[in-house]
Amino acid sequence: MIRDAETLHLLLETLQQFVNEALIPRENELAEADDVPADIVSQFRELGLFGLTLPEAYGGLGLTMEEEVNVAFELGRTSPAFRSYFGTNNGIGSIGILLDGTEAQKQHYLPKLASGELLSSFCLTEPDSGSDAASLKTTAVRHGDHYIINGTKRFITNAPHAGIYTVMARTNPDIKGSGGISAFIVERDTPGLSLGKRDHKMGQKGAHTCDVIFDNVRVPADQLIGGVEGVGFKTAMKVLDKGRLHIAAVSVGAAERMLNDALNYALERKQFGQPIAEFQLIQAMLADSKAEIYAARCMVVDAARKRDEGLNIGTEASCSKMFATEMCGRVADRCVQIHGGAGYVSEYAIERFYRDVRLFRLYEGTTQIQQLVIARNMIREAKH
Ligand code: COS
Repeated sequence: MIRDAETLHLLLETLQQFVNEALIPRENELAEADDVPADIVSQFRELGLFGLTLPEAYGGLGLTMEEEVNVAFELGRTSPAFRSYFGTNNGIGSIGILLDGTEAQKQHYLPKLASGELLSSFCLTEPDSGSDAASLKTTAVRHGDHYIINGTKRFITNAPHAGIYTVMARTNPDIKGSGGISAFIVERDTPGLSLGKRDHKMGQKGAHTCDVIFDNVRVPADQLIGGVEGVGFKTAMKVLDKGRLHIAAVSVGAAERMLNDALNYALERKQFGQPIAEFQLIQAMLADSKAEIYAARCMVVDAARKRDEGLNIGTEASCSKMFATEMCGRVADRCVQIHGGAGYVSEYAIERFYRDVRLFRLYEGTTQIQQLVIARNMIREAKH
């Protein structure tokens, strides 16, 4: 749903200009320093990017899902690490509070997240629990009006910068599966909470992840999201439904950027006496990529509209994430191929993008997890 076409158009125009003029020229700097420059972070705040999806009542822009995916198409055209910096505040770090938090929790945290005063992280993955999220081992044991949290969370995006963590932990050890899990908001300076060293990743330099370690961390009981035990896994899954659609949209934007770069290269690069864009084998790669990007874009917009209508989009979000991220990988590969040897050296952005986009097929649920979700939903519906 697009509430006002003109307002959205203005926002997209502003973002397009910002991406072209402020972000793309600084991609190498971001990668080399492995840090988002401080002045860029200030510009994120000024543009309201930390609160794109949070409701206006809490200081955000309150974008609908269809508006959000349009914004993600634009932001996807530059290094993913830029978007990642404010991505958790708009997505996995805040949405659990928004969807299932108490009004007091929303009032307390969402305005600070929307303004970018506070950053948030989503703590689900553990050393021994990745795809099998319901097997997580972190515990939260109630002691009077507190919970004591123990465990380790792994690969946590933005953990080094976050002021709060939404943490999935087992409150009922007798229930081994998802029903024993609850979600908490844990503040960074709570005693016992510490961070591991930063992970050295294949790509997405400038987006930081690390372990978050809980050693007898005492959290007030009113930090339990929604005040209800045992529903933390469902909160996490709802958060991921939305997050997966967002990642699909970012993948579309990234693929568009890579294809645009490859097209420009193919028009300039001459071999056998003419631009390589004139050769049909290059044209096939351009055409296949164009068609696949178009297909992914249509899927993402359709799924976003359905979410705005209030429909359950678990299947559509997984279809979009699976197709768009795999498409993005294929496009990255073809675009390296179009660049030839030049695609393998860091002078061209495609070398960096090739590594950066590899993560899309892994985080917020691997392709194989999306397949599992889609097929399970199909089977469940068929049985009804
Ligand atoms: N929305 C709301 N509820 C959901 C849901 C969703 N999208 N998906 C599942 N649930 C509910 C189920 O309805 C079920 O509830 P009941 O127990 O009341 O029936 C409960 O959650 C457990 O669901 P399920 O049985 O499907 O859980 P599984 O343990 O089989 O796991 C998968 C499901 C594998 C899909 C889940 O663990 C997953 O998504 N894993 C990947 C995790 C991930 O993406 N990690 C990335 C880290 S974050 S960057």
